[in-house]
Amino acid sequence: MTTPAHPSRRDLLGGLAAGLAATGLGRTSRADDPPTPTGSRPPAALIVRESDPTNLESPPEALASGVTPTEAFYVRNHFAVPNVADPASWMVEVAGAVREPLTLGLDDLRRLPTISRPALLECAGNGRVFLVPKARGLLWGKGAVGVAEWGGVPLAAILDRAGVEPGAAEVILEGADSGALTDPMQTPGVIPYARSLPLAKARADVLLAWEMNGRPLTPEHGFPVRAIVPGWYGMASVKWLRRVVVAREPFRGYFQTLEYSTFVRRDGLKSLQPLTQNAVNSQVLAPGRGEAVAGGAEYRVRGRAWAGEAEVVAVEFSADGGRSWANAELVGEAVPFTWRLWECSWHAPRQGGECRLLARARDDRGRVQPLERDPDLRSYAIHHAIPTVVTVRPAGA
Ligand SMILES: Nc1nc2c(c(=O)[nH]1)N[C@H]1C(S)=C(S)[C@@H](COP(=O)(O)O)O[C@H]1N2
Ligand SMILES: [Mo]
Repeated sequence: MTTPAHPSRRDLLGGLAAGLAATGLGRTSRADDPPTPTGSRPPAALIVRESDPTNLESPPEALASGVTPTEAFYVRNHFAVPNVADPASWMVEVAGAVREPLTLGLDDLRRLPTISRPALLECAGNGRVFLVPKARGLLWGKGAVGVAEWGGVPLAAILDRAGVEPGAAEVILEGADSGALTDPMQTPGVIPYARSLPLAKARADVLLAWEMNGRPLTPEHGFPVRAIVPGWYGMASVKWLRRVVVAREPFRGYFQTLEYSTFVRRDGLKSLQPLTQNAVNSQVLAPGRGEAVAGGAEYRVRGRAWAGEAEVVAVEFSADGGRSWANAELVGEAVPFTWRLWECSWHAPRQGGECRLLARARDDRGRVQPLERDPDLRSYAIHHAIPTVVTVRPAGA
């Protein structure tokens, strides 16, 4: 049923098909399972950041490959996972400023022209544990990010069928999950998870997906159908999608005002704006935090970088906390809306000691990762270069 969205998708997925066959969360591998990707061990269980609602982080070893296996993909929930006992009766309602309101079952969606494309999801709070002073909210490490292959139908096809009325500005996506929150502020009673997109973005890249890595979505990742908004922070990719509301006015829901918003300067004043696209970002993956490496040896430093709707064009690496920089090599080809792996040779100093490893990426829009944290970003979009401190053992010791 699937058509490649981009030719170099194959490079990204090369050798990883077996990993994609992996199924649901927390499953242990059996003897008859296909081998796991390119020589890597099966990823360890996800790291529990919160158990009610379920919030799970990918372990570091799950993140070095092009595509993240489903069972190792981070999970970010604000409310309990809806129990979908009867997917055959699941309906997605298309309402608001449309000529013909629609109610689409899963079979109706499957009859539309389907596509499959890889896309990265990164939680806006990814890396929050590194913020100083300590931030409120879930303290994610580096693993609230992943790349999966998503299969479904372009939202544009559904909007075309419903016929968007002139004057429409946004598309609001609503999930079937709901609840009341008191943190960071009281919600107006029980509310569903909902988020909006400008009409142009909704038409351009967004998928309503029912497949993740070649299998039906798992309950945690939005079964039976979710939105995927490539290039935007994860909060836009609404799971358990129930309603698509075309609106003439900007939506000011909880999850784009009180949460998932940042300060931007407008007319010389700071104004709160919903968080949208991913910032340019990179991480050092190997050596890992706290790892000991041999002094005098040449080390192949590895990492990954991404830039949302833009393309990473360069990554620089520093082993001295940012005093000097070397150009890293980008691995493979760029695939839109995914991360790019990179590598850099590093001669670990013979005398040993602590080294602060940093990476900073640049994208084709000229954005460069900053070295300092911008407080206007509140506790979101943590994309400044964060040092990985490693211990170098003196040569010959
Ligand atoms: N319905 C619904 N959709 C949601 C959320 C949610 O709590 N409810 N969380 C969002 C956030 S903040 C993120 S980062 C992504 C995470 O997707 P994943 O759990 O599949 O990794 O889902 C988004 N979609
Ligand atoms: Mo998120």
